[in-house]
Amino acid sequence: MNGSISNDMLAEKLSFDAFREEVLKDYRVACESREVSLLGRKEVLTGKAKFGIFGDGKEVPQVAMAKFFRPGDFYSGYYRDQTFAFATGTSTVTEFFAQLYADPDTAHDPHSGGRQMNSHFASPMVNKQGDFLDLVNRKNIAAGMAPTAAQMPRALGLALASKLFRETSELKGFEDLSHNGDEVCFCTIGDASTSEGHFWETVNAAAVMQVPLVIFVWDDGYGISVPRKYQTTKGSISEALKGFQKKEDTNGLMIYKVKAWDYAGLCESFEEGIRLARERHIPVLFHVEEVTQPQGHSTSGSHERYKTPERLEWERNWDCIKKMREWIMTNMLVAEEDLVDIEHDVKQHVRDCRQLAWEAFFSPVKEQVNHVVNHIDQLIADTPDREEMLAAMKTELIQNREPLRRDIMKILGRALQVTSPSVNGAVLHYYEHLKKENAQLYNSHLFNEGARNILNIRPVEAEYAADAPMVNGYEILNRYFSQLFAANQKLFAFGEDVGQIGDVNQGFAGLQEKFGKQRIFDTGIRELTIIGQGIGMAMRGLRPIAEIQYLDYLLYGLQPLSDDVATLHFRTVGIQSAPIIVRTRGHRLEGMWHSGSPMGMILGSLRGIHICVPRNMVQAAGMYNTLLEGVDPGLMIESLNGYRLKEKLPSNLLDFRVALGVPEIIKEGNDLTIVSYGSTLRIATEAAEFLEQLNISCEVIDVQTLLPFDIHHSILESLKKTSRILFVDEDVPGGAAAYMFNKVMEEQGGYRWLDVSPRTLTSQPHRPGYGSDGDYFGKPNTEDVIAAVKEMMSE
Ligand SMILES: Cc1ncc(C[n+]2csc(CCOP(=O)(O)OP(=O)(O)O)c2C)c(N)n1
Ligand SMILES: [Mg+2]
Repeated sequence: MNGSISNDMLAEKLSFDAFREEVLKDYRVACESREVSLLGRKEVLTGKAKFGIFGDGKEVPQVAMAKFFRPGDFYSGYYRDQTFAFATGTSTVTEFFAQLYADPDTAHDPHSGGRQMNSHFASPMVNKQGDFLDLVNRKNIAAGMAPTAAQMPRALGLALASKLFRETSELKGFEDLSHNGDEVCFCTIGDASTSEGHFWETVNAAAVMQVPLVIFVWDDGYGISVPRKYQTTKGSISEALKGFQKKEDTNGLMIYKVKAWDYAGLCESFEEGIRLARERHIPVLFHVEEVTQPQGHSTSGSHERYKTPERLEWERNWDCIKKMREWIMTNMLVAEEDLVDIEHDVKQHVRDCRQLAWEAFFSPVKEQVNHVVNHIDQLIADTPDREEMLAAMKTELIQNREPLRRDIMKILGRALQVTSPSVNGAVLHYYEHLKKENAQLYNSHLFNEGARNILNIRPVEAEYAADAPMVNGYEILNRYFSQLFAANQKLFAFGEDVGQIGDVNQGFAGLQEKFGKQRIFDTGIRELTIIGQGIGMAMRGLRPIAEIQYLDYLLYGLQPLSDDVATLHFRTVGIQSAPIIVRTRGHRLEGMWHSGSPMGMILGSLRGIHICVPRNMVQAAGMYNTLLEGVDPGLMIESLNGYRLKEKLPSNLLDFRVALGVPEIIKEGNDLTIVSYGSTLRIATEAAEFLEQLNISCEVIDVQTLLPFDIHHSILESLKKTSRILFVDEDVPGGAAAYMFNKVMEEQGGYRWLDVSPRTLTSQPHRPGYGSDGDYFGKPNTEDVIAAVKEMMSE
């Protein structure tokens, strides 16, 4: 009896000790993070770093939330969350400073190799080959972004993936990617950024689909200087969201209000809400109120300009760390000296980390400076008449207390300009070496650089049986997708009208019945989060085909494609990738919003995504195969008016692959080269056939993909033969036709082979009007091509 009492007491004491240790650990991380903010700001103000944005005022809610972030979970947040990163061990303080200094060495800043501003964290998700790592046993941080609310759309997909892993029998075997869909996606956002459409679209979709998305709103009352009353209905995001509240028999969202300074209350609410998300896949929103911002928004300004003295005073009194300290004291968890010790320790620790990060960042640069100084001394000895200029350069470099790589290249480049090749060979050699090194540091990893880079994927010819049937274009795709989904269990397709009716052009007709509602499904009309959901799924190792119903509506989903997908591999130096395939259809059909060809917009905004513009559905299938063999994202623009054209059905639908970046000559000729793609090719071919009767022989080339573009310079070979070239497309003047023109003339040196001036033929600089005449007079037509060719022939 006695024994059991003392055992209980011991257990209680042990758990009290463990509890106290846990609280003190949290307090330490909070203090450490505050110190990072204070020192970080100084580093910017003294010029060692360019810009800083910090998480001061948000420390306590973040140490609390970190307790419930488990291996396998995902985080998609914004720039205020350094404390969360430290508390979860997903960033060290030294790494934080390395990123602040823009250290390009990934051993120092593993999150972004200096490519991102501070507090834009990322954890490794793929290896160099593009294969997914074991994501179940690590804490996963989706790479940060600066655009407000940009983290929302992909957070939806990160959460949705858990649901799919739990509910799709075909995914049961992928144990490295999910444990029965238990993974929660933590998503943070500032109060002001909830004004963005991204927030509302994501919340609605999460509440409709019931996915384990947990949103934390850090409500500090301001978006830079603009207060909450201009941002949010009723001045409160939880009030504004009341209609979304989940009830027992409805879908919806669980909404909690918590105070940023209430450590115990935060832990309690987070424990309950996150459990609901994890176990029952109910989305949750924590409205974290009374958050402060001790140093203001960022290093770009001071908050005294827009906060009243009363507000500033309130923020000082309700600082979350101050309040946590009071709570620890009130509950007599430790003596005050112990807290003072912690506060003292962390100051020294953070200073040490900063020093370490600075030395690591600076020492390779210093080494380069020494090399350059030696080189310049040698140049002065060899070129006495240039002594004055060279000495001035050397002085400039030596006097620069914090030189950067660009300062070194500037001096080296100029030293080369003022000396002759007879003496500067060694300098040139060093300069070229640094140029290569800097290109690797600053310009690499737009795409995967391993064996599965798209350019390394071998093409396989389509094969046809002797009695191969001619079928409609959409039937080619339908048969293709049917085989594809049987063969690849990680594939998912979704979008507006994709599920039940199998897309508006029947590419997926009947396939939901065959493969189930998990694999092929309808979504709401929400292009932004259709893309976001695809991004998140792709980041979790699935292969989503996200459909945008018409190319004209890609604009609604462009922001995450441009800011997130296209930059992800680059901005993480290859540790993350979202190999989403966006399927859409465009070019000629009817009216202003069903006939678009905004290719210039796409080319300008989507570098980092392969852009495929197949002329027919067989080519499309071959390109899908190539994209799926690779590990990078792709955009497939099928031709709207091609679904009902007959094509011969290949017998190796799943195996043949169209090489990206390799144009195809679809009609040979000797007099003039016409370069085009997609549905305009039919016009070009029709014109070429007509011109044949006038004894003008046109070579028609299908570029097939705009990114990559003609990697072997085969268009140049055609131009060498014909000496005349016309670029035709349906984009506005100065769009993709101008892009192709530039590629062939400048990059391929095509201008050397011209007999007459090269031309582009495009749509009018406005959208086409409705009806067949609107199309004819708005877009380039066959007669336009004939006339342009005849003019060029008579020049
Ligand atoms: C799309 C976009 N618009 C504007 C900005 C500039 N900007 C950066 S942070 C910010 C305010 C964000 O306020 P809030 O969401 O409340 O977050 P807080 O910084 O207060 O934590 C603004 C306007 C941006 N980064 N992205
Ligand atoms: Mg705010």
